[in-house]
Amino acid sequence: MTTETRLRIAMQKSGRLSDDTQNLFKRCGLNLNVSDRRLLAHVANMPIDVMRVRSSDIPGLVMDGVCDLGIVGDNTLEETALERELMGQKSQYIRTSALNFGGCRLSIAMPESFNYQGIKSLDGLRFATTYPQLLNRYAKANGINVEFCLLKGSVEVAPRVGLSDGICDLVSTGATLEANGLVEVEEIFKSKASLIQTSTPLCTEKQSILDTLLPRIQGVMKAKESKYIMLHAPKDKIAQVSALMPGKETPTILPLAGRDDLVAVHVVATETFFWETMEQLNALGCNSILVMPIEKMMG
Ligand code: PRT
Repeated sequence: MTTETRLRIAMQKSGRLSDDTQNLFKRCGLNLNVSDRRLLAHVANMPIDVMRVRSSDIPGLVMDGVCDLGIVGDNTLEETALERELMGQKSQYIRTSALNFGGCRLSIAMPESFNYQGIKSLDGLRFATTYPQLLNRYAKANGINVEFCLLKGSVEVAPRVGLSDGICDLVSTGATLEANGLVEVEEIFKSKASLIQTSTPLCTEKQSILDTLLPRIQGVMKAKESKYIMLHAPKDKIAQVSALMPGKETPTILPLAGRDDLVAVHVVATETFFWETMEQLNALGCNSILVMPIEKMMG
């Protein structure tokens, strides 16, 4: 296959999304060697090339059709789309699949000493941020005006050094804000990683590679969120046991050799299986309760 017919995917070269993205590719069966310094890494067992770049370059590469697909945080994606719209550049893309990693929120945070009295108390203030477009959109939607100073890193130190009144930055655990004496006052955008696709239709060859890859990606996502549950249950308690199982799957009931009073119950749970549920099952007389991760799923 020529370069023109190999599917090209952009991923973050190094940073918070790169390990999860590499892991996703691996679990989808892509044999990718990214240990070298090359910009373009070839997948050995499928006609796919992976372009390893900065996260902030990914939306533009996909919107301009340089890459067919990209894996990027919704925060970067939305900020780039707004910026490009403003500059009259191409900003269209297709969100092909939401991914279940890279979760965070973009929030406004103020020094602990600030007397926060609702969104209006932020009117006319100055914020350090990497996301001026998202901040501006939120401010406008809430009827306030804000100023910003653009920082690409160490945003959280800006109020302390007198650069800004507050910040607008990504938060996941909140530890960075706390360490810098800042308090989250407004969540303005929720983000996760997404698989995005160029809005230009793909050629037949590339579309067929994507048609193979996409169910695998979705299978990996589904498997990550699901658990396989196995247990032994008293035969006369099957209805109560089934009612306690998380998710909508019907359990498989199997006989147990030499036991007329017990059956084996197997189910794929697509929702969280809590310790409390295990304790309730135990109280019903169930034993050998196993909760196991699922490697792959299809159909
Ligand atoms: O590749 P490039 O350098 O262009 O991008 P980048 O600087 O955004 O890279 P990186 O690796 O920092 O982040 C990549 C993507 O990871 C982001 O665009 C988000 O989609 C996602 N992500 C998820 C995060 C966080 N969680 C996160 N917590 N990105 C950054 N942070 C930072 C935040 O800016 C702050 O400094 O972590 C700190 C806060 O973390 P907590 O846990 O203390 O709240």
